[in-house]
Amino acid sequence: MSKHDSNSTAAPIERAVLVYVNHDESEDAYVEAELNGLCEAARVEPVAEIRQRIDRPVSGTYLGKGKLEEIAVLVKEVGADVVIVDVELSGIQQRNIQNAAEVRVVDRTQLILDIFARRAKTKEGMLQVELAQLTYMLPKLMSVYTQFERQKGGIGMRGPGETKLEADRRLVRDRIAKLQGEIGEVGRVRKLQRAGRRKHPFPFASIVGYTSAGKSTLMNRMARTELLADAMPFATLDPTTRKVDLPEGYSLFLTDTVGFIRKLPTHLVAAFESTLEEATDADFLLHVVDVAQPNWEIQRDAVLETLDKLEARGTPTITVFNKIDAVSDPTLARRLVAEWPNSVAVSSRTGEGMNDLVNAMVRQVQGLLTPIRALVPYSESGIVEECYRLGRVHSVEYRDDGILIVADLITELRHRVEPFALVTA
Ligand SMILES: Nc1nc2c(ncn2[C@@H]2O[C@H](COP(=O)(O)OP(=O)(O)OP(=O)(O)O)[C@@H](O)[C@H]2O)c(=O)[nH]1
Ligand SMILES: [Mg+2]
Repeated sequence: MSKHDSNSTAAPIERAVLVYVNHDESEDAYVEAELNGLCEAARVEPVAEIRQRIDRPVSGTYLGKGKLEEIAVLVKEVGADVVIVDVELSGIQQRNIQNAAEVRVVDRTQLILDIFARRAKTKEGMLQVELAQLTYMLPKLMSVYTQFERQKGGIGMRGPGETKLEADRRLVRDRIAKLQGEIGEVGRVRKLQRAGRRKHPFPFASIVGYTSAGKSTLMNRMARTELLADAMPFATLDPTTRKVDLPEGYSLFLTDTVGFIRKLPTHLVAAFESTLEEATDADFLLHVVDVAQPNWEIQRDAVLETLDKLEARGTPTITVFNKIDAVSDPTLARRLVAEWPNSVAVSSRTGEGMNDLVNAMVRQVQGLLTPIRALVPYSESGIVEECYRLGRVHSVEYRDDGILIVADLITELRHRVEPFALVTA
């Protein structure tokens, strides 16, 4: 635990040379703003930047030879401590750039993992971050080892260096196995909690979206929570679930969770499986999109891609165009809503458009209801009360042989009424 504490606010701020590697020129401003935001969250100070536009990465170094020389000069000129490359590098590429720059090289994945390590507060969050860091590191240890072997030209295969690396690898693997065990345990508890909530006959909705899109701000407004909402990326790491009451007597469980980002490291996705499951195991999603971002489409597509990876693309989704208070074009909101099925435009900050969102949620909940016709015995009349409270009752008839009820019910409640169901005429 102290490990996480020590690398938070106390560490000195490192000075970084940033290396952008995007291909498409139209994305420059966006890519720059995003990497700068990530640096701020990781408490790194960008002091110089350089851009490499290449069709295909150079295999051993990712960056071109000329660019490596430029970086080396720049690093000395500005007195940088670190070079940050906005892409995931292999171990060999990372080490070769490091050799050229003569300072530490950090790739995009490490930068994001560092932010997660700073943000992790719960036991589960910390375990997941450590697992992501170690699984990220392991193949890099391997590549160092392989190179070492090659340098030795196959002679002295049992050298002390190799033995140490072998031992290191084993240690890392052991720790990974232990973490997976512990995470599995926490995940089981989480599953039980979720199953517990599933006993309540309310649907589940999850707020998903790009980091900083305004998910927690929306959650705070809808569920009266006081979650941290901050302009820095990845303010939220651990999921929060609350019951939210909607008009007409409907209710649901709403979950706010970790945000997505372009090129979300695969190690993170794997390690955060149980957290992400919390997000995607929902009856429907609220996909929050920050339309005050000039390149909001890039973010929306990145989220859709991530949902694909999590096999949640098919989940019914309300698209929530957020931050309309910060958009200068007054027609944008209307155009977007007209263009996108099942979408609303809101400001989570001012509350504008919140009625539209609530109505869309009610419609979504209603869509989850299915009709049933049942003859409930008088001894089970509590069920009829629940149908009134949680479903939509069309008619109730008190007959000699029981209570004849015709209603629309959500799945959880339907299971309880089903034993008394009559074949619908
Ligand atoms: N102008 C404006 N700002 C907003 C709105 N909603 C959120 N914000 C701001 O956007 C920033 C990010 O908001 P959060 O609610 O933390 O975003 P998030 O999606 O939860 O972000 P992460 O948890 O970091 O992934 C904060 O500074 C919010 O105040 C909005 O409707 N309008
Ligand atoms: Mg948040």
